[in-house]
Amino acid sequence: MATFVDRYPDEAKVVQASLAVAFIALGIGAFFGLIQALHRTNIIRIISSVDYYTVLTGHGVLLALVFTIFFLVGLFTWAVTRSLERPLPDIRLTWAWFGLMTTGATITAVTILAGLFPDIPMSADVLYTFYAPLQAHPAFYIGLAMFIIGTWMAGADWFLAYREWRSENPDERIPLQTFMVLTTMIMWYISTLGVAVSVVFFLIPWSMGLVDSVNPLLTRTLFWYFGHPVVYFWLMPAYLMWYTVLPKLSGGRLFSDPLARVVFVLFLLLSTPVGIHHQYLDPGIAEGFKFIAMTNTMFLLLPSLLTAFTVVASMEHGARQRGGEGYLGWLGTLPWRDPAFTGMALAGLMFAAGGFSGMINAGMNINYLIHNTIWVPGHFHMTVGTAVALTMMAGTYWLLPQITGKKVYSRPIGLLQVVMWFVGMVFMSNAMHRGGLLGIPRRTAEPQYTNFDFVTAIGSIWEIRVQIALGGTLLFISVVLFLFNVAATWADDRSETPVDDYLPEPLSDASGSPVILDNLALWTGIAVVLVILAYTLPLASIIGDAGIFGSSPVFPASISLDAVVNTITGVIN
Ligand code: HAS
Ligand code: CU1
Repeated sequence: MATFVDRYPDEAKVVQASLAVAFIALGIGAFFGLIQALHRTNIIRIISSVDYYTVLTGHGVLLALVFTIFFLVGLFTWAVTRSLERPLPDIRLTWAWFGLMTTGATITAVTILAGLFPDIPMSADVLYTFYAPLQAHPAFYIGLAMFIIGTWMAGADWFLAYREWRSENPDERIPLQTFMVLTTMIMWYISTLGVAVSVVFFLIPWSMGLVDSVNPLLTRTLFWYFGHPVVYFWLMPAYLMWYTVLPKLSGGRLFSDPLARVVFVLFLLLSTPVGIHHQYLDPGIAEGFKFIAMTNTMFLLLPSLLTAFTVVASMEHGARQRGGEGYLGWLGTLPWRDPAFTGMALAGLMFAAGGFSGMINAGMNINYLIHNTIWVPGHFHMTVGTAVALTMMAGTYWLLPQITGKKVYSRPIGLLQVVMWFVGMVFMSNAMHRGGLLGIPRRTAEPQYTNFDFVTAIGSIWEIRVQIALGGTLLFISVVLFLFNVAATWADDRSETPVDDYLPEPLSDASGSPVILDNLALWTGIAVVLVILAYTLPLASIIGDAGIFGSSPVFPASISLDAVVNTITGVIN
């Protein structure tokens, strides 16, 4: 069978372009990460602490939004085309969404970077969570809106391809990779509505001076309505590779196609009605709504626990095909010299730890201990920063040959690079989690308070800082090696031998799974109902308390000293 690039040359170009933008963002974002890690730990300071927030915003937006999502659209374009075995309906539409996303991302990036140049009257140091009361230049939000509309068009492109395929194959099961793409996109449509409303109706008019004020709690809640599902939008491309590529790399087959479908349906249903778990500490949202979000979050652990089971079972099956034996002895027969395999396996391993720190975040009472501390960046560098980013880098060693017809320039550099990422992240995220338990705050250039020392039970603050700086440096070197390897592969000539792109059928295939799993309309309907149940009352009460534009007389709150004194004396007497 011919290589992907020969069968679908037009689609291969779009995938290549998407990955190229993703990797440019990765390079700049990683450099900002290095500056921050060294600055925060007070080891090397090359920027002022005021500029730290611009650099932090650039780091978050370029890595968590631009790198991940451009990689996603490239991967999904590849997955839909190859699994439906047909080109996309109209390549002009495909280039149109790519163009819109790239223009939007560029405008947003320029607005952020302008903050480093005092002569340019533009800035956007609002962090990647961009809710009020922090305010950015309107161009920041406009770029983001264009970027998101671009992703909607990409989804439409894949749905149109599916519709064409369906009209010719009325009775067939949706191919697994396309099923994963479509369920992920429905989840994305539902959840991006929140951020679209926030950006279009509140943040853009407010930043342009068309309205005087906004209700910060409302923009926060709309942000987190989108802000939790977005983490699964990052994760699903990694899962797509763990389910469909990793078993093959291990030498075996996916354990169960039906279980994989159940997992993606569960993510569609449960990803959105949980966003309030980022707001346990927000006054203004009643405890009961927080409790509902917590319960839903605990149910949402299920699809990832099922994934751990299915993916590890597939790896074990592969290892046993290669002659592996014993309870754990089979681990040794896995292809550890293959950077694509090792990167994904290490990413999965770290996700097991990141998932546990997520469970701790999700508990309402324990969250009070870690919220707004550096524990949270520890958590998300294991999840998006490793489960997702490392899988994407490792996946590139598999994907790039498919879309270019070229061999990876150096597998040893690839292997070194993925292992270095894992080791760097062990240092950094472990130290961040420990620092968070001591109360070291996140999102600040100056975590050390004057005349106050954090007390450690084991180790020291100095040692925690050195681990963070060392980890951050290893991560940066790993990205440099990755980008070098990718650029060298791209620049190489095509190899004579065709690229192996065969993905084997699962052990238990789609014929064994209930047909209802493919009923996308049903799952969309239930997902919408769950969102309505989880969000109508909290939103109504937030708007009731402070108005749509935050014009309630209750804010800003002021406390009279007399009232406090009277209350205290009342209690004492
Ligand atoms: Fe989270 C905060 C709860 C998953 C990302 N999370 C964040 C933030 C980010 C983020 C970016 O409830 C910070 C936002 C900000 O800036 O304020 N998170 C969870 C829970 C999960 C979870 C319950 N998070 C993720 C994923 C992310 C991500 C995935 C990105 C991709 N998170 C929270 C909460 C907060 C939060 C609170 C708010 C904290 C606060 O107070 O601010 C769960 O989905 C996790 C489930 C995962 C598992 C692990 C399963 C293990 C698997 C590995 C299999 C192994 C393999 C390899 C394949 C149960 C699947 C085997 C290898 C061999 C060698 C055998
Ligand atoms: Cu979340």
